[in-house]
Amino acid sequence: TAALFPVIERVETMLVDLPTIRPHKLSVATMTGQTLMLVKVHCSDGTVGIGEGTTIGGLAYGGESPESMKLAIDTYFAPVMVGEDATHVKALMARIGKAIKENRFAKSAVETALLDAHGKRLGLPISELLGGALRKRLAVAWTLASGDTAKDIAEAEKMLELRRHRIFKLKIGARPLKDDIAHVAAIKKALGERGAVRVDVNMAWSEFEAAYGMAALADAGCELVEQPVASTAALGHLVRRFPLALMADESLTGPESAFEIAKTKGADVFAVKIEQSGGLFNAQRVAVIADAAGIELYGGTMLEGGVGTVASAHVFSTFAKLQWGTELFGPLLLTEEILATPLDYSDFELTVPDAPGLGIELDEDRLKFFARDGLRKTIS
Ligand code: MUC
Ligand code: MG
Repeated sequence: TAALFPVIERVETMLVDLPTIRPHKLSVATMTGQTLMLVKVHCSDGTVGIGEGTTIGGLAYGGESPESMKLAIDTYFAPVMVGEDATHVKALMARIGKAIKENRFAKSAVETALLDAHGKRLGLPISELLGGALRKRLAVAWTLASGDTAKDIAEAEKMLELRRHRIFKLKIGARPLKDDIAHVAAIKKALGERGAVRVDVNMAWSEFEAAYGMAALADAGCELVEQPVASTAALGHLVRRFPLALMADESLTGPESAFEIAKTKGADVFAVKIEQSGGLFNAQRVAVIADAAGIELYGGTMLEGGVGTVASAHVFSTFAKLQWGTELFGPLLLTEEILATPLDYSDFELTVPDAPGLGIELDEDRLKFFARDGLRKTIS
């Protein structure tokens, strides 16, 4: 007998390797490419939802790699999903959560695909499924991470001229502290009031280095420092001692960690990421905890391609507050467009799509070409 509701018939995954427009240098890795782990959820009513998982530098950033996400979904998620009701996304995610501990990035990819399919089914954008958008456009920061001060200044000038970005996040922490401070000061001096300067240390500093560094960064005109140290306790010691905002990123691994930091207001700002939070609903829960604690909000990225970026945009559009804007520039760091219609980045902002589901369509030919072991390999 036919089920009363559409069910999940098949879960498909693929890895897509895309080059970056230039080497992207972080304290944890230098990226020359990005791997997108794409998941498609095929449902019995003909709807297909897409999701995406990414990380930074293989296993350099965290416990999941694109390959591990694919393996986890193929081997462990898919059997839990196939045959289940595709229309009750939270219920299915709870079922998945019972069978699968951790794997937050893979869960985010799968939840994105389920919401994309359900939105298409209902004719509603994902932001509507999440309670509705409070804003249709999101400010987007650009990351300067070429590793060279002059190149970074030229890149920032180009972004200002294009009216694409006027908030700049500098990746520091790989070089001696004094060199990093000089780098930040030179860029802020060149940009003046035309561009905001923030830094991300990706946990590279000790608490002592961070105390020295934050004072110097504030003097240089830097307005925010992201995760200077690994320890959440150390973040709590550093917060509000210097005249610049302190933002938590790696310390945030979902609602429970958010609550621990919020208890002592151990950060000024949260960088909310759908993958780190363990999905779109959990990202909303992290934001609600921040808001209730008087912690400000920023929409973060795991350098996702078009799919993960749009999923994040839908979520961030529903936050009650978004004081620090977003960094949803991932697709712009890649040489290849994988969407049939590129996203609208204009006037320093990204437009949140309003078509059903994610509101995007993949360029399937290009995906086939760049898929791991795909056409490009055959030709070269
Ligand atoms: C991170 O740590 O925030 C965000 C922008 C970027 O360049 O890297 C990411 C990851
Ligand atoms: Mg960060």
